[in-house]
Amino acid sequence: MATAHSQFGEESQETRSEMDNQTYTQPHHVEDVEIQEWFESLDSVLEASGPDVAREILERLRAHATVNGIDLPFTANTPYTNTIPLRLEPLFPGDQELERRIKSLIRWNALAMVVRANREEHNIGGHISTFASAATLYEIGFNHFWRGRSDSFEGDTIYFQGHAAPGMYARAFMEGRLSKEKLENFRRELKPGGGLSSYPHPWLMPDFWEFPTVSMGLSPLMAIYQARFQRYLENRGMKPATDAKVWAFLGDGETDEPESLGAITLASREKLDNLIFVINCNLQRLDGPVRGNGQIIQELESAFRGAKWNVIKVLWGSEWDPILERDSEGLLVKRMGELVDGEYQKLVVSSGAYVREHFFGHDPRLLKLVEPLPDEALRRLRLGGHDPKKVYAAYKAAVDHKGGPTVILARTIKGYGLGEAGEGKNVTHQQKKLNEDELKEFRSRFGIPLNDQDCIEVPFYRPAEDSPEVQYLRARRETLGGYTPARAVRSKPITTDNEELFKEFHDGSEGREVSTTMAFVGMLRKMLKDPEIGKLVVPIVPDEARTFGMESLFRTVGIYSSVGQKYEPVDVNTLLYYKEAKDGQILEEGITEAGSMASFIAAGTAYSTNGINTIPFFIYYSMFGFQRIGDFVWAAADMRTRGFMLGGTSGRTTLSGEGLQHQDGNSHVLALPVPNLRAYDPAYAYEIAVILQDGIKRMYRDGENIFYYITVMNEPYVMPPMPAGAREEILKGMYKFRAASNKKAKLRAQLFGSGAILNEVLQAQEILEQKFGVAADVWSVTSYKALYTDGIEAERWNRLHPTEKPHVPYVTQCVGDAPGVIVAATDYLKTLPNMISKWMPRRMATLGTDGFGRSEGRASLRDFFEVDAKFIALATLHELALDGKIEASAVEKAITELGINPEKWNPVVS
Ligand SMILES: Cc1ncc(C[n+]2csc(CCOP(=O)(O)OP(=O)(O)O)c2C)c(N)n1
Ligand SMILES: [Mg+2]
Repeated sequence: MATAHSQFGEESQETRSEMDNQTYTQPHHVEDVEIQEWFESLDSVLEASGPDVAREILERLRAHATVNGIDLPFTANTPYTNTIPLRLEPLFPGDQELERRIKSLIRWNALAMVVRANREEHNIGGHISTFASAATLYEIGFNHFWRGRSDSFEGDTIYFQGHAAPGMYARAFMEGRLSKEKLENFRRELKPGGGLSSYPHPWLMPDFWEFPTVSMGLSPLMAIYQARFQRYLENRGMKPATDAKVWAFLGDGETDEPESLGAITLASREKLDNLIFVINCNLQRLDGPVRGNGQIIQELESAFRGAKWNVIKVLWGSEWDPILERDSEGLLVKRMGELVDGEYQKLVVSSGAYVREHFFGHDPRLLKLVEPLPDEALRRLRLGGHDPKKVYAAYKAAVDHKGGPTVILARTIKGYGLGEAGEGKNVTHQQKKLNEDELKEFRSRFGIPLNDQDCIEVPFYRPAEDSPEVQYLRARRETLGGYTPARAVRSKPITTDNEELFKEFHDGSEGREVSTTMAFVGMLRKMLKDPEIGKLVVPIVPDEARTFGMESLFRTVGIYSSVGQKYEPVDVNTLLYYKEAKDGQILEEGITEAGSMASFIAAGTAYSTNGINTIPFFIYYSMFGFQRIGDFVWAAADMRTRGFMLGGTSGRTTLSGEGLQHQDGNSHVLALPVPNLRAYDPAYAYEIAVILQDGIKRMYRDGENIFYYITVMNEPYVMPPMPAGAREEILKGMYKFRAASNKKAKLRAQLFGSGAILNEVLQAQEILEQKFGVAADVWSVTSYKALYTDGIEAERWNRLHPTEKPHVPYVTQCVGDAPGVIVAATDYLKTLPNMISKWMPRRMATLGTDGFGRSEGRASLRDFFEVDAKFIALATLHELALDGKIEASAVEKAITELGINPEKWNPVVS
């Protein structure tokens, strides 16, 4: 039958069903003997010619099936069994019994930490079950794989699962790195002598934790970009290529977060064989099963395999091997693949008899396989993630794998070892207390040398320094190059003060109209050429380089690509062609603000991770910054990231045309909560130059743990030269830009402006003077955040030192004695200027851009949001009327004169 698509080799539905009907009229079940024949021939190929030949035969068989009309659906899944079969398992190199004892003690101390903390302070929280399920996954890493950082080797980079923190503390205690007192003060950081933070926080424990991981989904994405950044440093010749790895530990529930899987194709595209994910598949999250009605492991396998990762499933422990071996028909593996996770969870909490009946009892042939085993043995059939040999084999295969990233899907039991206290139960995530019987049971199960009486006190237990356990674990870490986690600043400070570099930008643009973005790009270009810092600069941009006029950098410093440029770019004949290069300096990330931020974090913490002072400049559409990836910014702050975030095309009324989604009047408010972030809204090129120069000095010379947010705009105007003596004041947050010319005028005002709105304020200054006889001083407020922080600091000091000479907030120092009314205009929410109003000598009127943006030109937008020169003039006159300096009727007259419609829309609510 002819079909419309037949010339393209496709069949229509009709053709297919017709063919199906003709050929396969009777339903036909595979006979056991038939399948047995197939298995046998594959086994003999495997034996005779090895796995590569067997793989090729299967692939060709699949192609043959397709050609013959067998519609095999695409599946990236393998059967529900271990990826590494017993015969390919390497020998376990450690002392298994000693390692088991060490692990048991760590289990005990981790549990003790949480139980004790909650006895001491009710509801202080903590997690037992997460580490309980992951202990083997960590211990194999600590004893056999993770290399510490030293002067001679950079070491492995490990993202520990946040809720497993008690386990890492317990190990550090065993290693002699944390005292009993510290453990005692888990979650009590303010106790004398200090305590331990609930989760990994480099801000709080800067010698210990490197990466904050507890906000789920951030660490997998950060780990991918971290691994890529290692390659970037190598390819740019900034560090030697090594076999150091980046490991990230995730919960299976955590993979629900879109960030967790959001960048996995980057990892395979970049062939990051320095990256290993370990997903602890205990099949549970906080409330209950991750996929009660499905199989999270198979779902993850297909996602990762589909993204071309090397996937290693570690599902079944060694006890299953002999049973699997007896299963010549493949019935057991088939049965394993049939159960949904909710059923598996039920099996975990059930008796051996239940397992026999409900799992094996499905088929008499399966029952026969386990006939020799008593019920107790069935209950104790271990899962892969709890079997050191299986975990070791997976890790070994992962570190040896070449050409791409590896994910290990390890099946475990949540709350392993807690028994009645919560093993495998839905409530287990929040279990923090164990009764006496449960404690004794745990103690006995793991052989902790404590009698009944001592046990119920839940003491921390560390064997003597010369015990085999402590000796062994110390020796292992020594062989592996030192302890982990451990954080240190590994880079040397830069030496230059960059005075010469930035000087030219103090002079203004000499009549030329430029935007602050252009001015910034000019500075970036110059920094890139600098002999000391040029190499360290890492420009990061999420597909907006042209928007910001940065395309000239494509050619000069190149776009980083791990494979260079395999094609002739379409614009090769132009001056600014799209040049990709292996040693390219720009990280052109594509459309991912989250990924770009992860690169920013990797580059901004390389001073610690890699001992290299890279200086990231992440420039992006400001509205897609804090608002979209705020939690990454928080993590960056926690990690003591250094660098510059540049919110481009910012300002609610400065970005014309784009409208509601793009016009940013929010980001400076969203920058407020981040304690170590310095936020600036500069108006002129010299302000940016001063801020950048000072920032580089503070972060990279003086080693301060701060980072910067600077908004830059695309409105072109003439950049004036820097007024004498303004430098320090720019950094502090405000300075007088232009004083009133008529200082003797009766009507006076102080006007504040920031960013592009400063120009409106300057126009208002003229209108007020020329039309209304008001003499106004104009201030450029470069940072409301800085003024606010300074103000609350002064206030606090005064409260605590009531008899001493009070500190005066910097804003009060600026305008405390200044005459006249005070008006502030900003392109951001009114709350920004309002934050400092209490330190003003008088009331302050505030104009800002609260509300949704509009697609319009700048003039209309500023009229709509009431932040243009005429509204600034009106606000000033109104303040003068409130002060009794002029009549209200004069204000009304001015409204008409200024052409303002008093009944216009209210931008805040329209
Ligand atoms: C972004 C974010 N949302 C919610 C939480 C709260 N939370 C903490 S642990 C947890 C469940 C974790 O489940 P899973 O990832 O499977 O880890 P497991 O403890 O089972 O290893 C949740 C929801 C969080 N830490 N971060
Ligand atoms: Mg889980």
